[in-house]
Amino acid sequence: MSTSLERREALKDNEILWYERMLEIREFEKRTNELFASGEIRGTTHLCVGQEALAVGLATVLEPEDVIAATYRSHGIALAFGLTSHSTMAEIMGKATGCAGGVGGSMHMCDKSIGLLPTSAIIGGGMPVAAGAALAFQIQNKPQVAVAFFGDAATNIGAFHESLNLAAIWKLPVVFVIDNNVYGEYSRINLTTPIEDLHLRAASYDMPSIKVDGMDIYAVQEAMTQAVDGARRGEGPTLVEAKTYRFSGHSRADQALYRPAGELEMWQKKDPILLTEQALTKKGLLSEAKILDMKAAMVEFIDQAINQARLDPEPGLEQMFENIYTAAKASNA
Ligand SMILES: Cc1ncc(C[n+]2csc(CCOP(=O)(O)OP(=O)(O)O)c2C)c(N)n1
Ligand SMILES: [Mg+2]
Repeated sequence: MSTSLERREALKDNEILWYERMLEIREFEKRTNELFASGEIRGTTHLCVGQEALAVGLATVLEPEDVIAATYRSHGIALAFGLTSHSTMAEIMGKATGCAGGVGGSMHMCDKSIGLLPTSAIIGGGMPVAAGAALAFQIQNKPQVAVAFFGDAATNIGAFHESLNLAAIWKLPVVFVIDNNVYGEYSRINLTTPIEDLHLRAASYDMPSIKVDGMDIYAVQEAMTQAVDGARRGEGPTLVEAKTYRFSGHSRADQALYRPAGELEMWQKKDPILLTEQALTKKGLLSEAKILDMKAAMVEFIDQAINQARLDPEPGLEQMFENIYTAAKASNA
């Protein structure tokens, strides 16, 4: 079993680990932001702060060999599904030890061993890929499930409608997960989309749908279990809409000054890490002292991952010609 798969499998029925993985994502994103802001890493990045429960809740229900096609906002999905912080950070830093050998960067996480298909910057691009993977599972009579994970704005893209239509008519084992974080780039959903409850779009395809509080990891796990189990039993696709909120701007350059006053603060009261802390404390599994210890240990852990990645080598020039269909030979002719 790969390290990544072990990390994902360990999440099953271990609520403290859910909490720990959410802390890992939060600290990882905080440090990623700082590294871009200081100029140590160039380019841009898209953080998922506030959306940790959705990533981890989803990771707890999938089986080995299931696959997921996610987006450029997927450091959290990658870490939840099992990629190590070192491998993820090394990829973002463009190091040879990164999950894509350092040639992908922040928007292109992937790891075959956990079914993490390369994440994509093309809005809606993952949906036909997930539907295609599900079709392959169906043809091969395999019990696997494919998940397409995408944003609210992606439901206005043609690929969304084409994928849902085909998945519904062929009863493909695929789950479509909308991460409805209220914004698509710099536009609030009410300015771009006639409805805010996006799961209602499933009705056009005679597909079951579930609306879930994406800040509540227990609710996420329950909803995803229902959808994934249904797909695995051959009952076809489900559209799951998780209500979340993007705590940071769209990308690192965006301070999200367009948000209505008080909106962020309202959602921060439902911070998934806070909610999980409360739930676990009530169950007697966490105490204030343990929370402080775990948070301090995570700061140290991510720091080590970053320092390790800093020392790693960059990919060689020959990497440019790997993992591509054809490489034209240099010729003087
Ligand atoms: C096909 C395509 N059209 C437009 C863009 C530009 N674009 C990048 S992010 C984005 C908004 C996506 O918002 P959403 O789907 O809600 O995902 P979020 O960023 O909120 O996770 C757009 C339109 C793109 N990358 N791909
Ligand atoms: Mg969005």
